[in-house]
Amino acid sequence: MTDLSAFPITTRWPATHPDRLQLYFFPTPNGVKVSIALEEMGLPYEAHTVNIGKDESWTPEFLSLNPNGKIPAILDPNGPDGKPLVLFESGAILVYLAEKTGKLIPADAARRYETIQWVFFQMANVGPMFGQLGFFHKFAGRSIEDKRPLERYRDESRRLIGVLDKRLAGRQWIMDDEFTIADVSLLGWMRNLIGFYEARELVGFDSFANVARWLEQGLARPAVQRGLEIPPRG
Ligand SMILES: N[C@@H](CCC(=O)N[C@@H](CS)C(=O)NCC(=O)O)C(=O)O
Repeated sequence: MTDLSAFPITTRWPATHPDRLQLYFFPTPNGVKVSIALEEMGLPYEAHTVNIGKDESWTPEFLSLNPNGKIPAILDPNGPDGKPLVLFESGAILVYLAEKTGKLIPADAARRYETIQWVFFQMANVGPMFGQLGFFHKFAGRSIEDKRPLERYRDESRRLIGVLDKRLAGRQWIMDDEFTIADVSLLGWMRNLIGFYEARELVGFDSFANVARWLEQGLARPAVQRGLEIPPRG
């Protein structure tokens, strides 16, 4: 039986199945990347809800896993060389899981780097810009009179959707007919932008036909649906 007691996180979020990959997350666009990937890969895992609305990611137990205090994070009891591996940053987790399973990543070396490039595109651009747009459009920043921050993030978000739209012209997925971690990294963010953030009109989403078609097809995948419903909600 695998013993994870050396990891303080397991005192607050105990592992029922310590032999399985432990996922600590909340169903945000960054969190669902990992649950979607795990569902697509068919890797056994145990999901623990870290309620960021209650600041649980800032508890000493969670900080022992991710000093940056952000979900998602994983503890894989079967990491490299059979040793446990702790990892945070959703992009790093996606690359790790893809390499571990050989799934959601092309076998060809050049195409692997191209896939990782698009994951970085999401991590360095789409996530931070959409997140700020959400803040200034829907949350606390909404009441700020000076609209320049909102306009700045709106324009940049729109530009980024345009970049993705061009990439998807004539392609089913970002890497042609292969559904990869690049798609996984972006689906939840695009869904969130027009859903929870209510920014569909603000960014002119309907003028990006390739992205709209890609999003619809991505969300229709059964494993994506399952990943979005973790943890099960009544
Ligand atoms: N670059 C990080 C971003 C993670 C992140 O921003 N997580 C947010 C939720 S989407 C969070 O944990 N926020 C909690 C807080 O800041 O209190 C990643 O992709 O893993």
